[in-house]
Amino acid sequence: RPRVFSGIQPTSGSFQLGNYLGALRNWIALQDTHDAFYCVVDLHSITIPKEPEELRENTRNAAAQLLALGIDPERSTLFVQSHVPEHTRLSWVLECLTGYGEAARMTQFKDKAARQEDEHVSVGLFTYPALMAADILLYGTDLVPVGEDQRQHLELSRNLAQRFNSRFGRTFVVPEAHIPTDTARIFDLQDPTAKMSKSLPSGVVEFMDDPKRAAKKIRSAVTDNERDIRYDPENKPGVSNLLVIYSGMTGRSVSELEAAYEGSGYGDLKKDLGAVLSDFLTPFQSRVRQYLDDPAELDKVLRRGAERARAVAAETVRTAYDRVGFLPPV
Ligand code: AQP
Repeated sequence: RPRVFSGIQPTSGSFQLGNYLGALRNWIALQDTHDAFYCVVDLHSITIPKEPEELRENTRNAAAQLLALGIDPERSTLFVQSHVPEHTRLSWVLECLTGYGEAARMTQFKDKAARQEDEHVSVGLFTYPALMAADILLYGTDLVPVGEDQRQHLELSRNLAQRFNSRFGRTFVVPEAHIPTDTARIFDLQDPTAKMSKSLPSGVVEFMDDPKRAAKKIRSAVTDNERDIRYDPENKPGVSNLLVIYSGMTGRSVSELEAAYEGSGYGDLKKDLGAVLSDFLTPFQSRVRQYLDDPAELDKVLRRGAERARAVAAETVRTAYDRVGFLPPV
């Protein structure tokens, strides 16, 4: 079976709708056809300062949410990045193969650095993409399900794999990005030209939001002064974003939704989409609570995941370190 790897940061206590429609939905689907490794990337998360207690809690929350969404630990390897030390061991080698200028061109670094106070722009934020490449290359990954915002990082991972292979001999599989065609980029509800992100708290639907509050956020989404419900991202970004979200959550195509809402107002569309979300979130949240209420079981899942991940990752690091010319440990 081809191999899949992807990761998600335990940035806050909750995933957001963009994470789900851009990436997590595919994580779940790919379990049927692929050997999947899914990782809560806590090392990535401290590139922006975090409170230790919050980080611990958010890491558990992230794992519980993945299980509640349908990641099946019997079929897939679910683990926490810091439990597998090979990630940082390989990332150092890849950092030494990454050009300074190449890293400086990463748009996510530029965006995130621009949002931070200067003293909080860490070297870790800068080298983040090399760690991400290590995450992926450790597992001989064929496919990486991510949202559009990760395309550039994925391209760097491919380049690093090829660079290592041509310099030291074929070692790494060159991974492909798996980006949805329809829901690759979900926009902020209050500013539909910006990516929906946890850093913009007003226009983001968080999965652990009270379902009523989530529906309310949809009702107050920014639209436009026209009346017609039509997919036109250039002229009607707000309405188009709502149609894409609606389609992603229900499997109904955008054109089917346009036809169904012909003659209706924005209020109807928003009310119905709010109901769709709240019907999704209510049972999801009760499953999350069940996982969180049984920390011993959650630990067991994560321990088993880390063991399985480590068995693969240790072998890759052994080979890579040998090819680079490090002496075997004596
Ligand atoms: N708006 C989005 N549309 C589509 N996909 C998205 N992803 C994130 N936002 C959108 C995808 O979600 C996966 C996990 O992303 P991450 O771990 O990088 O999460 P994050 O960056 O913490 O999420 P945020 O909310 O986007 O945080 P910030 O504020 O840091 O920017 C990835 O596959 C990503 O593509």
